[in-house]
Amino acid sequence: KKNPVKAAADKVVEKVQDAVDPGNDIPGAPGPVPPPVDEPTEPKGPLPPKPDQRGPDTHSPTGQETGVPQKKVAQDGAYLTTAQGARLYDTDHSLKAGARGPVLLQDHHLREKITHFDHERIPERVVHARGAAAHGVFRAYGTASTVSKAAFLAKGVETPVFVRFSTVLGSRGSADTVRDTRGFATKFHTEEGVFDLVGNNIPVFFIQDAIKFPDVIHAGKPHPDREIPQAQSAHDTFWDFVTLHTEATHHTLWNMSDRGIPRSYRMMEGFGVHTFRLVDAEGGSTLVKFHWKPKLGVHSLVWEEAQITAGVDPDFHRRDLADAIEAGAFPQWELGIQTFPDTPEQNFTGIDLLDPTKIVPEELAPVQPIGLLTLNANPSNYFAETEQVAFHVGHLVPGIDVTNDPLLQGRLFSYLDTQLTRLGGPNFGQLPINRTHAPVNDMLRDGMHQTAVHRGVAPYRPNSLDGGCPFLAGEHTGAFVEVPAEVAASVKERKAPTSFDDHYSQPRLFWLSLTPTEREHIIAAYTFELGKCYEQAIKERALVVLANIDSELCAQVAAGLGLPVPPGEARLEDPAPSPALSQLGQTWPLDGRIIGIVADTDADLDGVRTVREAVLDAGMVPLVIAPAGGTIGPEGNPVTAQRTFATARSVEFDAVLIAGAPAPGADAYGARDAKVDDAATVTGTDSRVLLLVAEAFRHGKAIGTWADGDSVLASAGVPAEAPGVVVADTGATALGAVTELLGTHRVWERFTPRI
Ligand code: HDD
Repeated sequence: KKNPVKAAADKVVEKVQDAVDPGNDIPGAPGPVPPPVDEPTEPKGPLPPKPDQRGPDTHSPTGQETGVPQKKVAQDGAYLTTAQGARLYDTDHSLKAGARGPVLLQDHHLREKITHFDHERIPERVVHARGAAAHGVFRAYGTASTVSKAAFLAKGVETPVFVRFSTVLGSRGSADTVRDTRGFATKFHTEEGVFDLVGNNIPVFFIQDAIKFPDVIHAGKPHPDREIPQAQSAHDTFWDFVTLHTEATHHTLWNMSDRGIPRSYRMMEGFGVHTFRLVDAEGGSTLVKFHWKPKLGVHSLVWEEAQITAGVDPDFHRRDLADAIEAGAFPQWELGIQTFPDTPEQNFTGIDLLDPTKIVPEELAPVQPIGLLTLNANPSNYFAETEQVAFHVGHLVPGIDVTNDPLLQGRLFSYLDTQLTRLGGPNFGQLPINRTHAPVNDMLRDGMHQTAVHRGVAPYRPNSLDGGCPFLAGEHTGAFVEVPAEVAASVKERKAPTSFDDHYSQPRLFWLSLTPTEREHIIAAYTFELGKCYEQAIKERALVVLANIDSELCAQVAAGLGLPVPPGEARLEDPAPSPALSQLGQTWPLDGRIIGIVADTDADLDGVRTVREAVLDAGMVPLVIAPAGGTIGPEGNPVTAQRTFATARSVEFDAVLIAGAPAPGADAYGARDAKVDDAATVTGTDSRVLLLVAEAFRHGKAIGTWADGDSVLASAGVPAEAPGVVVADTGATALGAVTELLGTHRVWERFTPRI
C-alpha cells in the first residue's frame, strides 16, 4: 500500500525540482547569483549603495540613453528568496494541513510576506505630502564667489542635486492641479556636506512667526469632523484664518493669482522666501534672497482647465515632469540671488528683510544669476527616493548661514523633528537618497534603523583611547562657523517688530503689477473660493481685507458674492509697480509643449505626417487624435493614433490642430485601400471633438486648421476670425502660425477682463 505521507513528500520534492529548473518559468538563462552584499561597517566615507540601492538610472524607459543602462527588472538573481536569502519554491500557497485544511502558524514565508506588506506605508508628510521629484546637476557660474565661500558655488563646479516639487495641503493621493502653493525643495550634495534650499513657488509666506504654522495648516487642511474638502483652500476654516490673520493677505493673493495653478513644475519660479546670509572667504557677510528662474518661463493653467485636469488626469504635473525628462527635454532653472548689505537694521529701502511676508522688487534689487540647475533623471523608485528624501533648512554648508527671520528660526527646529516620526528615528541621514556625498565622521551612535557597524570604543571627545581623534576643523580647514552676528541687548518678550504690522502695501504692489487679465483671474478666484464658504461673517471679513488691497477688486468680488462693498481704510501713497511680477508680455521657448492633431481616415494624412515631423523637430510632442485606437490611413503607410476621441481631453494639449480632408480629386496619401475609403468622416460631428475644440478656445489656446478642417470650427461655435484661430491651406502653414502663438503661452486677447 502506498504511504500517503511519503507520497505527499515526493510531490513536494517534485514541485521544488520543477520550480528550481531555470528553464521552467524564467525567460532566458538565469543570471549569475549576485555576490554577497557588503554591509557598511564604519561611518567614515559615504556608505556604498547595495546593488538594489543604486542611484537613479540616467535614462528613460522610452529609450533615451543618458548614461547607465536602465534596470528593467525588479529583482537581481534568478531565484526568489525570503528576506533572509533562503530560496523559495512556492509563493502562491500558504502551508496548510491538507489542501482544504487550516493554515499553519509555522509558515514563515507567509508570515514574513504579509508582515512586511502590512508595514509598507510610512506616515505621509504633515504638509507637502503629494510630491514628484527628479535628479539633476547644478553648475555654478562662479558669480557668487565674491559673496560666498561655499565650494559648490565656485566657477564650473558641478553638484549632484535631488529636487522635490509638491503641493502643500493635499494628501499623498490628491490631485496635482489644485489651487495651492507648490513646494520647490532642492538637496545639493556638495563636497562640503548637504545644502538644502527648501523653498516654494511663491516668494512670501502666510505667517511671520513659525509658532503659527500649526494654526495656518490646521485651517487649510480638511475639516477635522468629516475630513473634507481634500486639497482645497475653498472652505470656511482657511478663509476664517487668513481673514483674521491679515499678515496672510499677501500670500493668499498670490494663491488666488495664476501662480496658484501652475501649468507645469517645469514652468514655475522658486523662492527661498527668507533672507539668508552668505559669508565670503574673509568672513564678510551679505544678506540674500534666493530665486529659481525657469528657462521655459512662468506659466499657469486657467481655472477651468485646472479643475477638469484634477479629474481627468490627477497626476498631470507628476506625469509632465517625468515625461519631459524621459523625452530628454531636461527642465532647467537659473539660480539667482538678490543681494543686500548686512546692516544692523536688516532693512532695504524700507522693506524689513526679516519679514517673510515681504518681497524686494527685482527692479530695486536685480536677481543676479549664480548657476544653472538641470533635471536629467527620473527617480528609479518613488518610495526610496521621493518619499524618503528628508529636507531640512538647517542643512547648511560653510558660506551659507541663516538670519533671525522668526519663521526660519522655527523651521530650523521643525524639519529635523518631523523626520523622527516620518522616517522612524534619528538615522534617516543614512537612507541612500539622504546620504551626504561628503565623508562622515560623526559620533552619533545607535538608534532605530542604524545601518552602520561602528568600530572602536571612543565615540566621545576628548578621548585618549583613539589618540584624540577625530580633530576639530577650523575656519580654514572647512569648518562651518556661524557668522558672529551681533544680537542687540534686549528683553525676553513674545513680540514682533512694528514693521511687521504692514500687511497691505505689498499685496497692493502685487495687484498693481499685474495685467488686467491676471487681475481678472484673481477676482474670479476670490469669488469662487469665498462663494464656497458657508459663513456669511467670513465672506464679509474677506471683503474688508480686499477693500484694503484695491477697491475695484473688492467691488467685483462683492458683486459676485451678492454682498455690499465695505469701506476701505485710507491708504498711503501707492507703491511703484514691479513688472517682473507679471507672467505676461514675454515670449518663451516651447520645449516639451504638446500639440494635439485631430485627424480621421479622410484627413490629409501627408499633411499630418509633415506636421508631426516638424513638431518633433521643434522639441515639442505631437499627439494624433483619431476616432479610434490603432492606425489611420493606408496599410503600407499608416499614421499611428496616440489618443482617441474617447481618451483625449483638451487640457492635455497646449495647442490643437485639425487636419481636414484634402480637396476632391487630390489624393493626399496615395493609394487608399477600399476599406479606408468607406470609413465615414466623423471628426466634424463627434461631440467629443467639438468639446475639445470649444474648450481649447475657451482656455485661450491656439487652434489651427487646414484643408477643410475649418468646418469643425463652426460646429464647435468657434469664430474662424477670432484671435489665435488659424485657418490655413496646409498643415505646415497652420503649424507655423500656431507655434508663433504658443511662445506667449496663450492667446491673451481672448480673455476680456471686466476692469
Ligand atoms: Fe515647510 C515640508 C517649504 C514653512 C514645517 N516645507 C516642506 C516642504 C517644502 C516646505 C517645500 C516639502 C519638502 C519635501 O519635499 O520633502 N515651509 C516651506 C517654506 C516655508 C515653510 C517655503 C516658509 C517660508 N514649514 C514652514 C514652517 C514650518 C514648516 C514655518 C514649521 C514650523 N515643512 C515643515 C515640516 C515639513 C515641511 C513639518 C513636512 C515634511 C517635512 O518637513 O519634511 O517640517
